[in-house]
Amino acid sequence: SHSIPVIAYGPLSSYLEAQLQARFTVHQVPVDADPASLPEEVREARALIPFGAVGASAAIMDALPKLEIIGLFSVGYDKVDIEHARAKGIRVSNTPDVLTDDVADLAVGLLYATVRNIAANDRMVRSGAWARGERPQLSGSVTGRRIGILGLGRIGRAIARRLEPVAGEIAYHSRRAVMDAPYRYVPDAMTLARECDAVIVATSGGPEARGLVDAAMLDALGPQGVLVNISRGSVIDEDALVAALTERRIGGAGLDVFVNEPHVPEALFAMDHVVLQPHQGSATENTRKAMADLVLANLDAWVAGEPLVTPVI
Ligand code: 8YV
Repeated sequence: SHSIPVIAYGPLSSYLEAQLQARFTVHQVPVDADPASLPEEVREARALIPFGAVGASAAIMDALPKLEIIGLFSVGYDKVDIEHARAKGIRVSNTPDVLTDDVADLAVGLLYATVRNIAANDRMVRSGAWARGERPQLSGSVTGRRIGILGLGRIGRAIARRLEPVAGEIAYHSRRAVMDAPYRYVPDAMTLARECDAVIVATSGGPEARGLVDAAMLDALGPQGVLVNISRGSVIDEDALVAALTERRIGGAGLDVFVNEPHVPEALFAMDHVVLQPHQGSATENTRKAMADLVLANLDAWVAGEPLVTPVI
């Protein structure tokens, strides 16, 4: 397989990069490269390995006439034109399961950090304000809160399991009720927001989920309500979120994902009721290694002509 040309699309981890180099002829393509003007030898690539958030547009697929597989370094495939890949017979693999626990941990961490003002209080201590006599604002509690989970897939369920011992109630909304889930199913996102004190967004992204959390839903969550998002920025109407936070129509937000990463709406920087993270849900040593190994296992299966380990299509 050493002579098979593949594309590392965006900055991969050094481990994945080295492992790819041990197997393939690897071409580096920056994510902002114009697909139409790729060098001749790069156009020979038979596999594309995008760093999660980059995805794969119809244009990059069309620029690579020999492309057979897109091996995603992410569970999410919202930035991949799946219909285009399907139409062209290009296979797509992702990295489910291996990142579930770490992403769920971060969601719970963001809930605590937001409700208990952990980030703002850290800044208060560091600034010397505590030593000068300032005292922390009293916060809400996590224990006893009614938690709503939007999207009860693998990650949503892992979040629910972690919060079971402390939540007053756990409710969820998904496109369908999950038969074996011991949580209250709510038929729409609005009701979830109205009936819960905190909503954690754990749905997959993509066109169907775009703007699912809108201004009306934020108002239903209310001035004491907290929103956490570890899914995709696009699931929330970001302008409506900034407005709701500015006007204190919701209580706070813990956000790991944004519409235009790595750019975050600057209005959020000055807000102490917001906790901001640089899309780090899966960014632990264990999980990133496991994700890389799963990308490689899918590529090995493809080379061997075997079924993919974790196919999307
Ligand atoms: C990113 C993620 O892929 O798995 C996903 O869907 O969003 C993350 O794991 C990771 O940041 C690499 O891009």
